[in-house]
Amino acid sequence: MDKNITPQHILSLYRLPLNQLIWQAGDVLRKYFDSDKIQKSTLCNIKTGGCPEDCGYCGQSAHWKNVKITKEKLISIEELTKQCQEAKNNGADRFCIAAAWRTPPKDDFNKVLDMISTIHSFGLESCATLGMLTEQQATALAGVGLSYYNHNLDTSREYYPKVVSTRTYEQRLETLANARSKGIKLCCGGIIGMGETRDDRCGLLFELFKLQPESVPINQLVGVPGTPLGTSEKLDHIEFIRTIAIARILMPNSWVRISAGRDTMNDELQMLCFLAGANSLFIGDKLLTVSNASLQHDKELLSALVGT
Ligand code: SAM
Ligand code: DTB
Ligand code: SF4
Repeated sequence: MDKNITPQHILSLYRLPLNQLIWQAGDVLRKYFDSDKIQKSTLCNIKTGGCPEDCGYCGQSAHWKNVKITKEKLISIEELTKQCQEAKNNGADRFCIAAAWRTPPKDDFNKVLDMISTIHSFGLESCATLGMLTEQQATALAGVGLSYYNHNLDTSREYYPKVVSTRTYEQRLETLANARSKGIKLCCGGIIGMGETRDDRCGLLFELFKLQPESVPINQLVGVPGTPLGTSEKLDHIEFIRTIAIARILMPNSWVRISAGRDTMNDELQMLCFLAGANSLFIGDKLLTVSNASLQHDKELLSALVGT
C-alpha cells in the first residue's frame, strides 16, 4: 500500500463499484492470509458498568442513568478459568478480557496480570482492554506476555468529541503508543453507524492506516437503550461491507474483525463481509453486555463458509 495515501484516496475507494472494491480486497486477503482461516476470539467482561467515561454509545458508562445494567466488581480467577476452558472447548484462538475502567485501579491490576497468565495456560492468545495505560502499566502487561491490547479510536478525530468528552483522541493514541513501545500488539478499530459521515469513516480509516494495528475490530453500533446513541439511525449494510473491504486493503497484514452488531446481520451479509476481506469474529452468545450471534449459529455459518 502506498505510504502517501490520503483521506481523499480512501474516499475514492468508497466510490468504487462494489464488485471492483470486493475483488480488490479479496485479492489482498488471499495474498496475505489463508483466506479460509477465520480467527475466533472470545470476550469476557471482567468488570461491568459504573465507568466514569461518557462514551455516547456505551451502556456501561455511569453517566447514562436510564440504562438497565447490573454493575459487577472484578470477577474471580475461578470464574475466569471456567470461561477460558469453555472458550477453548468452543475452538477460540484468542481470549479477550474487558473492564469498564478509565484506567486500571492499582488494587485490581495485579489480579488482571494473573488473569492473563491463566489465559496463556490454556494455550490461548490474550487480549485486554482496560482503558488508558501508563508506560509502567504497559511494561507490567508486556511482562506477563500479553499478546494484544485493545483500545479503539472509534471514529475520526473531528467526530470524536461529539461522542466522548471525558478524554481526547491524543490520549487514545498515547495509550496505543505506550502498549506498542513495550512490544504488545495492537487491537484497534472503531464503530460505524454513530451518525458519522463518510468523511468521518475515511478519517478513522486513515488514522488506522497510519497505525497498522495487528488486529482491527470493525463494530457496527449496537443501539443500547438509555445511551445518547441508543436511537441512532441504522447504517446502510453496503456501507458496512465497503468499510470492511477498505480496512482490508489499507491493512493487508491485519486480522480484520466483524465485531459488534453481528446478531442483527443475516448470513448473506456476513458472508459478503468475509468475501470483502474480514477474517475474524467474536464467538460466544454474549459480547460485553449485549447479545452476540449464537455459538450454534456461528458453527453453521463457518462451516457453510469454508465448505465442511
Ligand atoms: N473501557 C475500555 C475502553 O473503552 O477502552 C474497554 C471496553 S470498551 C466497551 C471497548 C470498545 O467496545 C469500545 O471502544 C467500542 O469501540 C466498543 N463498543 C462499546 N459499546 C459499543 C456499542 N454499543 N456498539 C458497538 N461497539 C461498542
Ligand atoms: C471491540 O472493538 N468490540 C468489543 C471489544 N472490542 C471489547 C466490544 C463490543 C461491545 C458491544 C457492546 C456491549 O456488549 O456492551
Ligand atoms: Fe467506559 Fe469503555 Fe464504555 Fe467508554 S467504552 S464508557 S471507557 S467501558
